[in-house]
Amino acid sequence: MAAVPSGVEAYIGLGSNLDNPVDQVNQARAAIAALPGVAEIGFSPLYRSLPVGPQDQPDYINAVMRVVTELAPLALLRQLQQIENQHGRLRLVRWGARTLDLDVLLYGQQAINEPDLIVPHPELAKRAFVLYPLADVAGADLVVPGLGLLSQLLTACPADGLRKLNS
Ligand code: A4P
Ligand code: MG
Repeated sequence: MAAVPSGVEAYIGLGSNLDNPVDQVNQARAAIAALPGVAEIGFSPLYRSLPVGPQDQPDYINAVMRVVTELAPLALLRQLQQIENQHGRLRLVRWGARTLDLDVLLYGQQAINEPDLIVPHPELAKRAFVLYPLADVAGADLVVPGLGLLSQLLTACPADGLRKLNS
């Protein structure tokens, strides 16, 4: 078995609601795991979730991936955006339907506030489709920088509209 590289633990949110979303998410997982300087150390179950934002779009498939990475935060984001583009992602409507959306949810315990990258992801605490799979891979005792214990965020965010897929 390959050794896990040294680096920072990061969490990536995966979402898709077009063109066979389960395949999109599984293929994205493989593409992320294959990035130089990135190693997968956990992957949540897949969830089906009702769309947040415009409602005239299909349900989403969401998951969270836990990685160890040697990439700096912005370099990781750029790699994820390349994978989004390879999946035919078009940016048409904010929060609108997409073949693939990859978000940097957490990067170690860092709080990042740059024009192109805000970590923790600004919507994280409001989104059941992020918090529940995050708890699956990180455990509810994870501390989210600036926001506190994941268990408390879960209590404040009901899992309405979220369903674990049968694996
Ligand atoms: N950006 C800043 N911080 C980050 C970060 N932590 N991770 C910037 C990723 N990107 C970050 O993103 C717009 C810009 O955000 C990027 O240029 C990047 O520099 P985008 O992916 O081009 O556009 P977007 O995804 O349409 O906008 P946004 O605000 O990122 O949307 P979200 O928050 O990703 O939400 N409903 C369900 N059920 N499941 C979903 O997965 N996803 C969305 C998209 C809406 N509704 C959903 C779901
Ligand atoms: Mg996004």
